[in-house]
Amino acid sequence: MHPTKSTRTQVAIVGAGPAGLFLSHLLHRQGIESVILEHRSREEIEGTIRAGVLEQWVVDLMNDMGLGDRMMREAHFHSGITLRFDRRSHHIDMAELTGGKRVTVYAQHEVIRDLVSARLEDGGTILFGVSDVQFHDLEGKTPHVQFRRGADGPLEELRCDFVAGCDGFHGPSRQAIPAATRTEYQMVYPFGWLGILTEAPPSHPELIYANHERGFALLSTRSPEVQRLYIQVDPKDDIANWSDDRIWSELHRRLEDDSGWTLTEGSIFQKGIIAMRSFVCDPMRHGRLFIAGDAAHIVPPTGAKGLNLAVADVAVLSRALAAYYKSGTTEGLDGYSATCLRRIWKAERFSWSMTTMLHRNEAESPFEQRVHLAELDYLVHSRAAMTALAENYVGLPME
Ligand code: RFL
Ligand code: PHB
Repeated sequence: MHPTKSTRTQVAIVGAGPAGLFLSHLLHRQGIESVILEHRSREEIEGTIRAGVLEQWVVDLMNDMGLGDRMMREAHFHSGITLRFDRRSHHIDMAELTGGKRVTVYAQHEVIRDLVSARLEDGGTILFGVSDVQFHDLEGKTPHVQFRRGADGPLEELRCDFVAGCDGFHGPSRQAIPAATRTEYQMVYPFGWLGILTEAPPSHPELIYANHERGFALLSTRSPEVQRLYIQVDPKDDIANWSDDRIWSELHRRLEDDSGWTLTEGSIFQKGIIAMRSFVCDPMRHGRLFIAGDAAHIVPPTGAKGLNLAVADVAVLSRALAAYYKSGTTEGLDGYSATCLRRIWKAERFSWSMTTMLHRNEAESPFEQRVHLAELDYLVHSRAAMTALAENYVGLPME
């Protein structure tokens, strides 16, 4: 079918998650035009509860881009995290171990709100609620993306020089890389996270990651009035099996230690279960299509890396596109996939190791379970091991 309308931009971006929105801002700063095509509504993307932790360089980037005002007022800046196991707590002072890099807790949907409003204010185009996105001529010189506004608007065409697939794990862009040319690496964990938002004051000044025989638990925050907590559950479990009382009882048992610390309860106003996987697609490019963020890779949330990796990909991509538009060089674009994958595999390793060390895997032998406790015990008593954890957690240097 022929599109009824045809428009043009330099970079067509599919998806207004962290990857797509940061990319559009970074390109705009370099004088490069883009259009974002987003399947969901603005209210939906601004209301989806996901990540919480930003690496230090992402915080610095938001500030450099002039997008950090609200974050600097409302985010929570912690010097480290607490690891809890064997009913004992151990503070890992990330800032001290990494020369001042802090743990910033600022919800993903707040980042999204800041990026959407700033992009629209400076004249950027984000089309919400589009459907039927299809890619054409990715291997040629005239790539274009077809789509509809709303569920059944007429077919339109967006012509461009490059397509950025920032459409998350379930989006269509990864599938546009021919199966014969891509390798997918995957590991599915026998764990899920049941996450809640509760109206309660903070119970602790920083995040607590707990390894417990009943399973992992995590205490995080959102604001002085709202807290975010997670417990390890069976990924196939139904949230209907989890009454508020059962959730609190499990959180108390897994989080409490011998210091007399207690968890403050509140009313639960949001709860859900997510499954956990590790996934990498190699390469992250096909012709003039470049995929970024969750479209290309997934990490389990234990290392708090997903959003940060998405931003890292598009930082590399925007640099490569800027060099191309400035001097015609394709060196950065040709190296995009390899450059990103080096960081991605390190984040995959870190997220996998945090996940296996902190969760209870019933398929493991008692021997393996004791090894995880030994690993934790070693970690909290070795400055070298704590430094390795801290460097990865606050964010490895960008290449
Ligand atoms: P997103 O955020 O999934 O955005 C993709 C966007 O593409 C749109 N889309 C389409 N648009 C047009 N046409 C189509 N056909 C489309 N199909 C999809 C979608 O509507 C969506 O708006 O991907 P992106 O930008 O790559 O960002 C990735 C991050 O969202 C993700 O990695 C993080 O949320 C992961 N994550 C965490 N990351 C961190 O860095 N720190 C954390 O503390 C952290 N905690 C978490 C997390 C993820 C979690 N969940 C729920 C999976 C905690 C949790 C519980
Ligand atoms: C969160 O606050 O949602 C959060 C914090 C740390 C993680 C994952 C999620 O590792």
